[in-house]
Amino acid sequence: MTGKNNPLNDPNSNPFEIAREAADQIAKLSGIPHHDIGLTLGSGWAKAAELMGEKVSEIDAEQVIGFSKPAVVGHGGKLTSVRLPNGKHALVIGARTHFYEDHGVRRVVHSVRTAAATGAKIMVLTNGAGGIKDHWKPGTPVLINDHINLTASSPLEGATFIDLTDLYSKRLRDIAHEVDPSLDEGVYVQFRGPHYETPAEVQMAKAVGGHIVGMSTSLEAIAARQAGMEVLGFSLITNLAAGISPSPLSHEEVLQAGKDAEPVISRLLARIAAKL
Ligand code: 8IG
Repeated sequence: MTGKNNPLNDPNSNPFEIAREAADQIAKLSGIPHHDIGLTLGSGWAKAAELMGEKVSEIDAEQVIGFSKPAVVGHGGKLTSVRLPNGKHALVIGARTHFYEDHGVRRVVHSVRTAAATGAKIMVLTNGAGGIKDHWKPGTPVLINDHINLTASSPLEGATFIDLTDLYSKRLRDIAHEVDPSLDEGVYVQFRGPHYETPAEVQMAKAVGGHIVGMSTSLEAIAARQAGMEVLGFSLITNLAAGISPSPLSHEEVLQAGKDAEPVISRLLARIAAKL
């Protein structure tokens, strides 16, 4: 599906009905009528799906209503159904629409709403991000324990008031810590992007209580909570945030750090998924 005629762009459409329709299409195309877990794979996390269990279906996201073609090389475009060792099914989303693409928030959170409509009660959100704590070396996975949304936007429409206390579920973070007690946690700050921050903006994020800077996840987490899901959030620190390290950021280095860390964090995520 191309951007222009995406039904989510029609302000008179109902994004929840479109998510319902997308879930029905996924059930038909994948042969899996129900999924238990939604999992969005960000930069660096792509290999996790293969380690989590048995791939039972893979479909091109663009075949499904509301989804679009990936905008960034390295961001796949597949919806994969994986059967976990415990018999549960995960819908692995390799097609993220970013807020900076300017297609509107409905398009950003469509995959989360679709996962919820397939039956998923847990949403695992992963991303590649910049680290503010200078002891986080590139390649370090960090659990998200809260966020600061600096996009000035929300997936909620109208007077919809949703509590975001414990948005990044303590229960799920405890499960992750059982698997790896050395996992650190931090507050994720979502900027609009697509430019990286200036060093001054990174200092601002730090001053307001942030530890991780990124361009996704917060809006998705809000939509997941609205849909009644529990959220587990993970950042792979692929670079130190601007000004934290003396060297400038490069997209190539970010991709390389993600590639290098991939086997380690994929194994970690697979072990956690088995306990969800
Ligand atoms: I990968 O340093 C990755 N994504 N905002 N800042 C922001 N997003 C990112 C960064 C970063 N690294």
